[in-house]
Amino acid sequence: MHGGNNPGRIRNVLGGAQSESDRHFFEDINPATGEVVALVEEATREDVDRAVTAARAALKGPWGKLTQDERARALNRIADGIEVRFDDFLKAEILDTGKPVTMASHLDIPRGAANFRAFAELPKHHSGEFFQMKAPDGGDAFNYSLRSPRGVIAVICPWNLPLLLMTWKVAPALACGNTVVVKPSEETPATATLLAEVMRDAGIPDGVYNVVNGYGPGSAGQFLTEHPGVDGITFTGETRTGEAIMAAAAKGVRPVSFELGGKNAGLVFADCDLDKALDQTVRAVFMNAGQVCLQTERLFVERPIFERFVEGLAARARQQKPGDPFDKTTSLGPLISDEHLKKVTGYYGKAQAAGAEVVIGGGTIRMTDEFAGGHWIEPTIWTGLSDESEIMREEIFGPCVHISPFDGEDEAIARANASEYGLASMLWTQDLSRAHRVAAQLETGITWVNSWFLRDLRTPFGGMKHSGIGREGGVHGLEFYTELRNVCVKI
Ligand code: NAD
Ligand code: 6OD
Repeated sequence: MHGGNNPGRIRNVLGGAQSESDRHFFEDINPATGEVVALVEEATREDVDRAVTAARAALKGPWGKLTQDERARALNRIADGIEVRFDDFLKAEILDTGKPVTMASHLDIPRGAANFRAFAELPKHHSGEFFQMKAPDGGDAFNYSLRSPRGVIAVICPWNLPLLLMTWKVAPALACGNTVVVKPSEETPATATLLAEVMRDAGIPDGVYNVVNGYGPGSAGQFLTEHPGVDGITFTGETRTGEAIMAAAAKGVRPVSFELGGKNAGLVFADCDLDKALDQTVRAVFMNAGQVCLQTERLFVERPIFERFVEGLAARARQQKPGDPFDKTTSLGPLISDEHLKKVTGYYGKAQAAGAEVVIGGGTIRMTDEFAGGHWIEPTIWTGLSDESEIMREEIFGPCVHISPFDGEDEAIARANASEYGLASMLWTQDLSRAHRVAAQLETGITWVNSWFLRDLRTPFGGMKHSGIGREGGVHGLEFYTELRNVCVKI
């Protein structure tokens, strides 16, 4: 038992102080057990206004006067603070998400700190432009570019990698001199509040980092995205939610940066190193119980190795071990919520109704003792469906994949690209020319060759088609987190 029977309270962070209101609290549920972990204060429109006002005031305060080096040092202190409180973040993240400790301790929490280190010096990488010109009177003039902070940034986060995905946006925003108001997912509010404590201990001025908790429509998400004091909205979540946020951003013509849904394809050619492909594919499909935006839900395998590949993946999937997320031998966690369990089991039912062959899984998992109330579901592999079926077109976001055979490179590329999404793809081959040729034709923001989820934070990250707008990562984040300006000087 790690939750305890006496749930704590999570409050909003408005201008450095935690709010004291006693309004509505909602339950933060541990998805592994169904137990209430904490009661979370739902921000009202007034709370959101307080947060945005505090963030705007902080732009003009000591934060706005720091040099780039001072800000970089501040970000590194935040990273230090996350590392010092590693175990607190780890426990909070596991209780909120139910993800296995091996994943959270190797990926989620270390990336929380790494994001601040990676982006600490981001603004220094702006090299600028310089153009000389002749003015109409024959005199000389020149132009140079400047970047300034965009202002108050709203950061709207999902629940699947809460600390990782929040800090991935908060870090570049702060590095560029902005202030932020974060709206964590209603499912996973804990680490955003813990980060506020780290910010305070790192000497970050009040109002630079604010947290408003609540839901989307009619709650903190909508209040924040509609607030006229917000200068830009960066969002990670479902494509449909992105559409609603884009409509809110239209009022006041505020820019958005969106990382949205996916229906990612993996292409496995017969000349691949089969064991390596299988070892990584099992991660690409089942990590975080499939609740990763980059997860592979459509696999296309070249016909000569199709049977062997399906058997090999099924054998590995059978080794997925559900259990106590704090146990190091657990590899499969629960789905985030009862609602999400219903959605994913709905797709399991649709797959069977559409005539899929269920290679493994297809149902829920009946756990015992304290885990009986959790949202557990079987790792599932299907074959036999057409590319037109719902299973092949819609994002499911569960531990499941459909595997189809293919007969040639062009066919594989066309079928992988036949999606309204364009987030990520992976391909497995030992033919170097083929790797480059295919990667260039896949319509996704990132393609992994002979790997999956291998990240260099200097690279552009984002989605094509319905999977996003804009790119973050490395210098690409400068586009959204700063305003680029031109100064024209007549001599
Ligand atoms: P979601 O869209 O349901 O919610 C994300 C956030 O938006 C939550 O904080 C929610 O409260 C808020 N929200 C919902 N409606 C809103 C509204 N009308 N106005 C303002 N805020 C609103 O997404 P989710 O279920 O939390 O996360 C899963 C989804 O996120 C999947 O589709 C997944 O592919 C996607 N995702 C994408 C990436 C990426 O990098 N492209 C990364 C992680 C997750
Ligand atoms: O690694 C990242 O920076 C990133 N944004 C990962 C997204 C994962 C989606 O679930």
